[in-house]
Amino acid sequence: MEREMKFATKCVHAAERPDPIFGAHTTPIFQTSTFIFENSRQGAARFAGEESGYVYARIPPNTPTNAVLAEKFAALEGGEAGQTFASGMAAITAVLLTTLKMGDHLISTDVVYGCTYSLFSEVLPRLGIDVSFVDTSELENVKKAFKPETKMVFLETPANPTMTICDIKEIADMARAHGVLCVVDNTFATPYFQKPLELGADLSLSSCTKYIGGHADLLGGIAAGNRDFIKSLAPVVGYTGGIMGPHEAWLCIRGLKTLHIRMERHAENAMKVAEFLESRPAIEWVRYPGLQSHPQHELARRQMSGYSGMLSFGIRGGIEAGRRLMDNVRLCSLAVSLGATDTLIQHPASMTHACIPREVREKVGITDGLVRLSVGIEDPEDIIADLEQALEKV
Ligand code: LCS
Repeated sequence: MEREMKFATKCVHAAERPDPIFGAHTTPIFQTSTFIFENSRQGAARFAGEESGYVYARIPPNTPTNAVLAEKFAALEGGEAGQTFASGMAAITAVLLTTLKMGDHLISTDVVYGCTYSLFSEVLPRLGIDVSFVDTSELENVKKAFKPETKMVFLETPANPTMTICDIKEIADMARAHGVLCVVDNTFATPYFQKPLELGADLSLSSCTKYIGGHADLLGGIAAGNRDFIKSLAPVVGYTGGIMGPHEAWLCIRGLKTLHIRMERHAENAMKVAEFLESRPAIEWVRYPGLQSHPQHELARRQMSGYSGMLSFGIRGGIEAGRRLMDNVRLCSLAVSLGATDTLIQHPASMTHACIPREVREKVGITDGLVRLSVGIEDPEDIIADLEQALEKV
Protein backbone atom coordinates (compact mmCIF):
# COMPACT_ATOMS: atom_id res chain seq x y z
CA MET A 1 0.00 0.00 0.00
CA GLU A 2 1.17 3.51 -0.75
CA ARG A 3 2.48 5.41 2.30
CA GLU A 4 0.07 8.11 3.49
CA MET A 5 1.47 11.66 3.39
CA LYS A 6 1.87 13.51 6.69
CA PHE A 7 -0.33 16.56 7.32
CA ALA A 8 2.23 19.20 6.28
CA THR A 9 2.96 17.34 3.06
CA LYS A 10 -0.79 17.09 2.34
CA CYS A 11 -1.11 20.88 2.84
CA VAL A 12 1.48 21.36 0.12
CA HIS A 13 0.82 18.42 -2.22
CA ALA A 14 -2.62 16.86 -1.74
CA ALA A 15 -4.81 17.08 -4.86
CA GLU A 16 -2.18 19.10 -6.71
CA ARG A 17 -1.33 17.87 -10.20
CA PRO A 18 0.41 19.67 -13.05
CA ASP A 19 -1.93 21.23 -15.58
CA PRO A 20 -2.15 18.72 -18.45
CA ILE A 21 -2.44 21.37 -21.16
CA PHE A 22 0.48 23.72 -20.54
CA GLY A 23 2.19 22.09 -17.56
CA ALA A 24 1.47 25.04 -15.24
CA HIS A 25 3.01 24.20 -11.86
CA THR A 26 0.13 25.62 -9.77
CA THR A 27 -3.57 24.84 -10.15
CA PRO A 28 -5.05 27.22 -12.75
CA ILE A 29 -8.05 29.43 -11.98
CA PHE A 30 -10.74 28.04 -14.26
CA GLN A 31 -12.63 31.33 -14.58
CA THR A 32 -15.56 30.06 -16.56
CA SER A 33 -19.30 29.80 -16.03
CA THR A 34 -19.89 26.88 -18.37
CA PHE A 35 -18.12 23.89 -19.94
CA ILE A 36 -18.18 22.72 -23.56
CA PHE A 37 -19.51 19.20 -24.20
CA GLU A 38 -17.83 17.08 -26.84
CA ASN A 39 -21.24 16.15 -28.24
CA SER A 40 -24.93 16.22 -27.31
CA ARG A 41 -24.78 12.67 -25.94
CA GLN A 42 -22.11 13.71 -23.45
CA GLY A 43 -24.09 16.80 -22.38
CA ALA A 44 -27.19 14.68 -21.77
CA ALA A 45 -25.19 12.03 -19.88
CA ARG A 46 -23.64 14.66 -17.59
CA PHE A 47 -27.02 16.20 -16.82
CA ALA A 48 -28.45 12.78 -16.12
CA GLY A 49 -25.57 12.07 -13.75
CA GLU A 50 -24.60 9.05 -15.86
CA GLU A 51 -21.18 10.54 -16.57
CA SER A 52 -19.05 12.58 -14.17
CA GLY A 53 -17.52 15.85 -15.33
CA TYR A 54 -18.09 19.55 -15.43
CA VAL A 55 -21.32 21.06 -16.66
CA TYR A 56 -21.89 24.56 -15.30
CA ALA A 57 -20.05 26.34 -12.48
CA ARG A 58 -23.11 26.36 -10.16
CA ILE A 59 -23.49 22.60 -10.35
CA PRO A 60 -21.03 20.43 -8.34
CA PRO A 61 -18.18 19.72 -8.90
CA ASN A 62 -18.40 23.39 -9.97
CA THR A 63 -14.99 24.02 -11.61
CA PRO A 64 -11.68 22.12 -11.64
CA THR A 65 -10.24 24.76 -9.26
CA ASN A 66 -13.07 24.10 -6.78
CA ALA A 67 -12.55 20.36 -7.20
CA VAL A 68 -8.85 20.58 -6.31
CA LEU A 69 -9.68 22.61 -3.18
CA ALA A 70 -12.43 20.17 -2.17
CA GLU A 71 -10.09 17.21 -2.61
CA LYS A 72 -7.21 18.90 -0.72
CA PHE A 73 -9.49 19.86 2.18
CA ALA A 74 -10.97 16.36 2.34
CA ALA A 75 -7.43 14.94 2.52
CA LEU A 76 -6.65 17.26 5.46
CA GLU A 77 -9.86 16.40 7.34
CA GLY A 78 -9.47 12.69 6.64
CA GLY A 79 -12.67 12.55 4.58
CA GLU A 80 -13.38 10.79 1.30
CA ALA A 81 -14.70 13.89 -0.46
CA GLY A 82 -15.37 17.61 -0.05
CA GLN A 83 -17.63 20.38 -1.31
CA THR A 84 -16.94 24.11 -1.52
CA PHE A 85 -19.51 26.86 -0.80
CA ALA A 86 -19.86 30.64 -1.08
CA SER A 87 -19.38 31.10 2.68
CA GLY A 88 -19.45 29.21 5.94
CA MET A 89 -23.14 30.11 6.27
CA ALA A 90 -23.84 28.76 2.76
CA ALA A 91 -22.20 25.48 3.82
CA ILE A 92 -24.35 25.21 6.96
CA THR A 93 -27.50 26.12 5.00
CA ALA A 94 -26.87 23.51 2.31
CA VAL A 95 -26.26 20.82 4.94
CA LEU A 96 -29.51 21.70 6.77
CA LEU A 97 -31.64 21.88 3.62
CA THR A 98 -30.24 18.56 2.44
CA THR A 99 -30.77 16.62 5.65
CA LEU A 100 -33.78 18.15 7.46
CA LYS A 101 -37.46 18.45 6.62
CA MET A 102 -40.63 19.69 8.28
CA GLY A 103 -41.25 17.92 11.60
CA ASP A 104 -37.58 17.11 12.21
CA HIS A 105 -35.63 18.14 15.29
CA LEU A 106 -32.07 19.51 15.51
CA ILE A 107 -29.85 19.55 18.60
CA SER A 108 -27.30 22.38 18.53
CA THR A 109 -24.52 23.61 20.80
CA ASP A 110 -25.97 26.61 22.65
CA VAL A 111 -22.94 28.81 21.95
CA VAL A 112 -22.52 29.16 18.20
CA TYR A 113 -21.59 31.97 15.81
CA GLY A 114 -24.37 34.63 15.85
CA CYS A 115 -25.65 34.05 12.30
CA THR A 116 -25.71 30.28 12.91
CA TYR A 117 -27.83 30.95 16.00
CA SER A 118 -30.21 33.17 14.00
CA LEU A 119 -30.48 30.66 11.15
CA PHE A 120 -31.34 27.91 13.66
CA SER A 121 -33.66 29.99 15.85
CA GLU A 122 -35.44 32.15 13.24
CA VAL A 123 -35.38 30.38 9.88
CA LEU A 124 -35.61 26.69 10.78
CA PRO A 125 -38.75 27.03 12.97
CA ARG A 126 -40.45 28.80 10.01
CA LEU A 127 -39.79 25.64 8.00
CA GLY A 128 -41.32 23.50 10.75
CA ILE A 129 -37.96 22.31 12.09
CA ASP A 130 -37.62 22.29 15.86
CA VAL A 131 -34.26 23.24 17.42
CA SER A 132 -32.94 22.57 20.94
CA PHE A 133 -29.93 24.61 22.02
CA VAL A 134 -28.04 22.69 24.68
CA ASP A 135 -24.80 23.12 26.59
CA THR A 136 -23.04 20.29 24.76
CA SER A 137 -20.03 20.48 27.12
CA GLU A 138 -22.21 18.42 29.53
CA LEU A 139 -22.88 15.01 27.96
CA GLU A 140 -25.92 14.51 30.19
CA ASN A 141 -27.63 17.49 28.49
CA VAL A 142 -27.08 16.00 25.05
CA LYS A 143 -28.33 12.60 26.17
CA LYS A 144 -31.56 14.16 27.43
CA ALA A 145 -32.12 16.27 24.30
CA PHE A 146 -32.74 13.40 21.84
CA LYS A 147 -36.35 12.99 20.66
CA PRO A 148 -37.82 10.50 18.18
CA GLU A 149 -37.79 13.36 15.61
CA THR A 150 -34.10 14.24 16.10
CA LYS A 151 -32.20 14.03 12.82
CA MET A 152 -29.00 15.95 13.48
CA VAL A 153 -26.62 17.09 16.20
CA PHE A 154 -24.71 20.24 15.28
CA LEU A 155 -21.59 20.96 17.33
CA GLU A 156 -19.38 24.03 17.37
CA THR A 157 -16.16 23.34 19.29
CA PRO A 158 -14.31 25.41 20.38
CA ALA A 159 -17.41 27.59 20.45
CA ASN A 160 -17.48 31.16 19.21
CA PRO A 161 -16.84 33.22 21.37
CA THR A 162 -16.79 31.47 24.77
CA MET A 163 -14.26 28.81 23.64
CA THR A 164 -16.39 26.11 25.31
CA ILE A 165 -15.33 22.60 24.24
CA CYS A 166 -17.53 19.54 23.80
CA ASP A 167 -16.60 15.88 23.46
CA ILE A 168 -16.99 15.12 19.75
CA LYS A 169 -16.32 11.38 20.11
CA GLU A 170 -18.83 10.80 22.91
CA ILE A 171 -21.53 12.86 21.19
CA ALA A 172 -20.89 11.30 17.75
CA ASP A 173 -21.26 7.87 19.40
CA MET A 174 -24.58 8.95 20.96
CA ALA A 175 -25.77 10.32 17.61
CA ARG A 176 -24.87 7.08 15.84
CA ALA A 177 -26.70 5.04 18.46
CA HIS A 178 -29.81 7.14 17.71
CA GLY A 179 -29.30 6.90 13.93
CA VAL A 180 -28.75 10.66 13.83
CA LEU A 181 -26.14 12.70 11.90
CA CYS A 182 -23.36 14.50 13.75
CA VAL A 183 -22.05 17.65 12.05
CA VAL A 184 -19.15 19.67 13.48
CA ASP A 185 -18.26 23.27 12.74
CA ASN A 186 -14.46 23.01 12.85
CA THR A 187 -13.78 26.64 11.92
CA PHE A 188 -11.94 27.57 15.14
CA ALA A 189 -9.65 24.54 15.35
CA THR A 190 -9.13 23.73 11.63
CA PRO A 191 -8.15 20.18 10.60
CA TYR A 192 -4.59 20.97 11.72
CA PHE A 193 -5.64 20.83 15.37
CA GLN A 194 -8.85 18.77 15.33
CA LYS A 195 -10.23 15.99 13.12
CA PRO A 196 -13.96 15.56 13.77
CA LEU A 197 -14.33 12.78 11.18
CA GLU A 198 -11.69 10.65 12.92
CA LEU A 199 -13.63 11.21 16.16
CA GLY A 200 -16.76 9.80 14.53
CA ALA A 201 -18.58 12.85 13.13
CA ASP A 202 -20.33 12.47 9.78
CA LEU A 203 -19.36 15.88 8.44
CA SER A 204 -16.75 18.50 9.31
CA LEU A 205 -17.37 21.96 7.94
CA SER A 206 -15.50 25.23 8.09
CA SER A 207 -15.77 28.83 7.11
CA CYS A 208 -12.87 29.28 4.65
CA THR A 209 -13.10 33.01 5.37
CA LYS A 210 -11.02 32.33 8.48
CA TYR A 211 -7.93 30.10 8.82
CA ILE A 212 -8.43 28.12 5.59
CA GLY A 213 -8.05 31.19 3.36
CA GLY A 214 -6.00 32.62 6.17
CA HIS A 215 -5.43 36.14 4.89
CA ALA A 216 -8.81 37.89 5.43
CA ASP A 217 -9.25 38.43 1.71
CA LEU A 218 -12.10 36.10 0.74
CA LEU A 219 -15.43 34.56 1.77
CA GLY A 220 -15.87 30.82 1.48
CA GLY A 221 -17.12 27.65 3.10
CA ILE A 222 -16.21 23.98 2.84
CA ALA A 223 -17.29 20.58 4.10
CA ALA A 224 -15.70 17.12 4.14
CA GLY A 225 -17.17 13.70 4.86
CA ASN A 226 -17.84 10.37 3.24
CA ARG A 227 -18.46 10.31 -0.51
CA ASP A 228 -22.19 9.57 -0.28
CA PHE A 229 -22.91 12.37 2.19
CA ILE A 230 -20.94 14.89 0.12
CA LYS A 231 -22.68 13.71 -3.06
CA SER A 232 -26.07 14.14 -1.35
CA LEU A 233 -25.35 17.87 -0.93
CA ALA A 234 -25.00 18.44 -4.69
CA PRO A 235 -28.69 19.01 -5.56
CA VAL A 236 -29.21 21.68 -2.87
CA VAL A 237 -25.88 23.33 -3.77
CA GLY A 238 -26.96 23.44 -7.41
CA TYR A 239 -30.53 24.59 -6.69
CA THR A 240 -29.65 27.28 -4.14
CA GLY A 241 -26.41 28.41 -5.81
CA GLY A 242 -24.38 29.31 -2.74
CA ILE A 243 -21.19 28.28 -4.52
CA MET A 244 -17.58 29.40 -4.21
CA GLY A 245 -16.08 31.22 -7.17
CA PRO A 246 -12.95 29.76 -8.80
CA HIS A 247 -10.80 32.70 -7.79
CA GLU A 248 -11.71 32.21 -4.11
CA ALA A 249 -11.07 28.49 -4.50
CA TRP A 250 -7.61 29.26 -5.85
CA LEU A 251 -6.91 31.63 -2.92
CA CYS A 252 -7.97 28.87 -0.50
CA ILE A 253 -5.69 26.34 -2.22
CA ARG A 254 -2.84 28.81 -1.78
CA GLY A 255 -3.88 29.46 1.83
CA LEU A 256 -3.95 25.75 2.68
CA LYS A 257 -0.35 25.32 1.51
CA THR A 258 0.77 27.22 4.64
CA LEU A 259 -2.03 26.14 7.02
CA HIS A 260 0.26 24.03 9.20
CA ILE A 261 2.86 26.79 9.58
CA ARG A 262 0.32 29.53 10.22
CA MET A 263 -1.63 27.46 12.76
CA GLU A 264 1.53 26.65 14.74
CA ARG A 265 2.33 30.35 15.01
CA HIS A 266 -1.29 31.38 15.76
CA ALA A 267 -1.38 28.86 18.63
CA GLU A 268 2.08 29.73 19.97
CA ASN A 269 1.20 33.44 20.00
CA ALA A 270 -2.27 32.86 21.48
CA MET A 271 -0.76 30.91 24.39
CA LYS A 272 1.65 33.77 25.11
CA VAL A 273 -1.10 36.39 24.87
CA ALA A 274 -3.42 34.27 27.06
CA GLU A 275 -0.72 33.94 29.73
CA PHE A 276 0.00 37.67 29.55
CA LEU A 277 -3.69 38.55 29.95
CA GLU A 278 -4.11 36.06 32.81
CA SER A 279 -1.24 37.78 34.64
CA ARG A 280 -2.85 41.24 34.44
CA PRO A 281 -4.91 42.46 37.42
CA ALA A 282 -7.20 44.42 35.05
CA ILE A 283 -8.31 41.14 33.44
CA GLU A 284 -10.99 39.21 35.32
CA TRP A 285 -10.79 35.92 33.43
CA VAL A 286 -9.28 34.45 30.24
CA ARG A 287 -10.71 31.55 28.19
CA TYR A 288 -8.13 29.78 26.06
CA PRO A 289 -8.29 25.98 25.70
CA GLY A 290 -4.51 25.78 26.26
CA LEU A 291 -4.73 27.31 29.75
CA GLN A 292 -5.03 25.04 32.79
CA SER A 293 -7.81 27.36 33.95
CA HIS A 294 -10.04 26.49 30.95
CA PRO A 295 -12.97 24.39 32.28
CA GLN A 296 -12.47 21.75 29.56
CA HIS A 297 -8.68 21.93 29.31
CA GLU A 298 -8.27 18.18 29.84
CA LEU A 299 -10.81 17.39 27.11
CA ALA A 300 -9.14 19.88 24.77
CA ARG A 301 -5.80 18.14 25.40
CA ARG A 302 -7.29 14.79 24.44
CA GLN A 303 -9.35 15.92 21.50
CA MET A 304 -7.15 18.57 19.89
CA SER A 305 -3.48 18.48 18.95
CA GLY A 306 -3.15 22.22 19.68
CA TYR A 307 -5.33 25.07 20.86
CA SER A 308 -5.51 27.40 17.84
CA GLY A 309 -5.44 31.18 17.89
CA MET A 310 -8.75 32.27 19.40
CA LEU A 311 -9.35 33.46 22.96
CA SER A 312 -11.77 35.58 24.93
CA PHE A 313 -11.45 37.47 28.18
CA GLY A 314 -13.38 39.58 30.66
CA ILE A 315 -12.04 42.92 31.73
CA ARG A 316 -12.69 44.59 35.10
CA GLY A 317 -15.01 47.53 34.57
CA GLY A 318 -17.19 45.60 32.07
CA ILE A 319 -18.17 46.92 28.72
CA GLU A 320 -16.94 50.49 29.32
CA ALA A 321 -13.45 49.24 30.12
CA GLY A 322 -13.64 46.86 27.15
CA ARG A 323 -14.59 49.72 24.83
CA ARG A 324 -11.64 51.78 26.02
CA LEU A 325 -9.33 48.83 25.42
CA MET A 326 -10.70 48.21 21.90
CA ASP A 327 -10.56 51.92 21.03
CA ASN A 328 -6.93 52.21 22.10
CA VAL A 329 -5.25 49.30 20.34
CA ARG A 330 -2.89 50.38 17.57
CA LEU A 331 -1.39 47.21 16.09
CA CYS A 332 -4.50 45.06 16.58
CA SER A 333 -7.45 45.88 14.34
CA LEU A 334 -10.95 46.42 15.72
CA ALA A 335 -12.80 44.12 13.34
CA VAL A 336 -15.04 41.05 13.25
CA SER A 337 -13.98 37.84 11.47
CA LEU A 338 -10.98 35.81 12.62
CA GLY A 339 -8.12 33.67 11.44
CA ALA A 340 -6.33 36.53 9.68
CA THR A 341 -2.55 36.94 9.72
CA ASP A 342 -3.02 40.04 11.88
CA THR A 343 -4.57 40.25 15.34
CA LEU A 344 -8.26 41.21 15.43
CA ILE A 345 -10.19 42.36 18.49
CA GLN A 346 -13.98 42.68 18.78
CA HIS A 347 -16.94 42.76 21.16
CA PRO A 348 -19.32 39.79 20.51
CA ALA A 349 -22.28 41.12 22.55
CA SER A 350 -22.55 44.21 20.31
CA MET A 351 -21.04 42.79 17.12
CA THR A 352 -20.81 39.10 16.01
CA HIS A 353 -23.42 37.87 18.50
CA ALA A 354 -25.60 41.01 18.82
CA CYS A 355 -28.41 39.16 17.00
CA ILE A 356 -28.82 36.79 19.97
CA PRO A 357 -31.36 38.07 22.54
CA ARG A 358 -29.61 39.49 25.63
CA GLU A 359 -31.15 36.99 28.08
CA VAL A 360 -29.99 34.07 25.90
CA ARG A 361 -26.53 35.58 25.48
CA GLU A 362 -26.06 36.16 29.19
CA LYS A 363 -27.28 32.69 30.07
CA VAL A 364 -24.65 31.06 27.84
CA GLY A 365 -21.82 33.37 28.91
CA ILE A 366 -21.66 35.86 26.03
CA THR A 367 -21.67 38.72 28.53
CA ASP A 368 -21.30 42.43 27.83
CA GLY A 369 -17.82 42.30 29.38
CA LEU A 370 -16.51 39.58 27.03
CA VAL A 371 -13.85 40.71 24.53
CA ARG A 372 -12.70 38.33 21.77
CA LEU A 373 -9.24 38.20 20.30
CA SER A 374 -8.12 36.42 17.12
CA VAL A 375 -4.38 36.27 17.69
CA GLY A 376 -2.37 36.81 14.51
CA ILE A 377 1.06 35.63 13.43
CA GLU A 378 2.94 38.85 14.20
CA ASP A 379 5.82 38.79 16.69
CA PRO A 380 4.07 38.02 20.01
CA GLU A 381 6.04 40.75 21.81
CA ASP A 382 4.44 43.36 19.57
CA ILE A 383 0.92 42.00 20.15
CA ILE A 384 1.46 41.96 23.91
CA ALA A 385 3.02 45.46 23.89
CA ASP A 386 -0.01 46.78 22.02
CA LEU A 387 -2.46 45.21 24.48
CA GLU A 388 -0.35 46.49 27.38
CA GLN A 389 -0.38 50.10 26.18
CA ALA A 390 -4.14 49.89 25.51
CA LEU A 391 -4.76 48.39 28.99
CA GLU A 392 -2.88 51.31 30.54
CA LYS A 393 -5.49 53.66 29.03
CA VAL A 394 -8.41 51.72 30.52
N1 LCS B 1 -18.89 29.16 11.74
C1 LCS B 1 -18.17 29.85 12.64
C2 LCS B 1 -17.65 29.18 13.85
C3 LCS B 1 -17.92 31.22 12.41
O1 LCS B 1 -17.20 31.88 13.30
C4 LCS B 1 -18.45 31.83 11.25
C5 LCS B 1 -18.25 33.27 10.97
C6 LCS B 1 -19.18 31.06 10.35
C7 LCS B 1 -19.39 29.72 10.62
C8 LCS B 1 -19.77 31.61 9.10
O2 LCS B 1 -18.76 31.78 8.14
P1 LCS B 1 -18.86 32.84 6.95
O3 LCS B 1 -20.20 32.67 6.35
O4 LCS B 1 -18.67 34.19 7.54
O5 LCS B 1 -17.76 32.42 6.03
N2 LCS B 1 -17.73 34.00 12.05
C9 LCS B 1 -17.53 35.29 12.09
C10 LCS B 1 -17.10 35.98 13.23
O6 LCS B 1 -16.89 35.50 14.35
N3 LCS B 1 -16.92 37.25 12.91
O7 LCS B 1 -17.33 37.54 11.64
C11 LCS B 1 -17.73 36.28 11.01
